[in-house]
Amino acid sequence: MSKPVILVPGAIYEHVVKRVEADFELLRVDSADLSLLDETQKVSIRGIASAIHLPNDFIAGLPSLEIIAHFGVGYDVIDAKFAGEHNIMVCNTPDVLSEEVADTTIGLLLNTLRELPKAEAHLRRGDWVNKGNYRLTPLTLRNRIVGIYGLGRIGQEIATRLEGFGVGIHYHTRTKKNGVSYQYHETLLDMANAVDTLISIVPGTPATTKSIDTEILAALGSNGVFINVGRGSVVDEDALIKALENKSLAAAGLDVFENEPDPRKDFLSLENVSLLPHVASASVHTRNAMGDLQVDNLVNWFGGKSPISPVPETAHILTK
Ligand code: NAP
Ligand code: 8YV
Repeated sequence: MSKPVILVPGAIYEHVVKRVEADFELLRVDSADLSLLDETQKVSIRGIASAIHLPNDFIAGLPSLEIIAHFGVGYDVIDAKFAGEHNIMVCNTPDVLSEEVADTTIGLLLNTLRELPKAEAHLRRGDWVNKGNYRLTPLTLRNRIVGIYGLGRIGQEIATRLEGFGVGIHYHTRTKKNGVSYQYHETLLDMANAVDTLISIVPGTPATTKSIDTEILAALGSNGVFINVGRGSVVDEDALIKALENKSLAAAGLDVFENEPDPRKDFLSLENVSLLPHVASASVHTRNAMGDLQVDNLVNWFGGKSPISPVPETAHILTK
């Protein structure tokens, strides 16, 4: 019996390619563009393994498509509701990356407050021996109150780690979480007024788009620190750059940006910002686990079983 054809449009982690090749017939194209496929190929494709934006016309243009297995827990690059309406299953890669992302978040928070990358650069440049000690950092984690925007799988892991640092922990989500002792705020603004450090780990959705704006940043105060590991779309970057420039916000640590991989140049020239190139889950250990989960979803589906991690918008779709 012939193996199901799985399309991989655009770049993907090599481990995923090897796993797809082992169990399926792999078809690769450079991007999610229907003009790159002939009619026979379009009809043959039953699954997609991807990590990129898939336009709706691309999804709708593949008549035999049953399942999209996305690499990443955040699936804002796919219109899952549209896929569901076309009876196409969408899966993501939750849980297996939560601890890695939480670890990186704490690292980014400390880099932002204690300027560790700059202190290392000082040593490497020879400034320690030639000019003396690196400066005492104006900012510290001591006595901070941290507000977590999004207390889901990753937010909970961040909070657990923060407990060990002895800081205050607050959170904002649309629904209060059962069995959680951290202070809940019904609105993001209420929380921003109550804390001095804001960590954003919400998904990129229409409701969260540019929700971190001038008002939220101002509420954090001039000792305020903003950390973003969720999605760049959640931030009004004009407002953030202005707040950092005029020091109405003390500092920011950013792993995600509106324009990736080419963030606004303003960020590169600001002294009070610590930057990472979207690496929160980027270890071999965790990326392998994400790739395995992505392909295991396809293996289950084409083996007649339920996928492991369907997204809520398509969880109602029955197994083939
Ligand atoms: P999750 O378990 O679904 O958690 C999402 C949390 O956000 C929930 O607590 C949810 O609570 C809250 N939320 C959603 N919409 C909200 C809104 N409009 N207002 C307030 N709270 C809202 O997801 P996760 O696994 O923790 O992942 C979260 C996100 O992190 C991903 O979607 C992705 O964008 C990002 N991420 C980034 C990286 C990276 O490399 N930087 C890596 C992994 C994930 P309610 O539903 O109660 O509101
Ligand atoms: C990945 C992420 O870097 O899982 C997510 O939502 O943002 C990261 O883990 C990304 O998905 C890889 O394409």
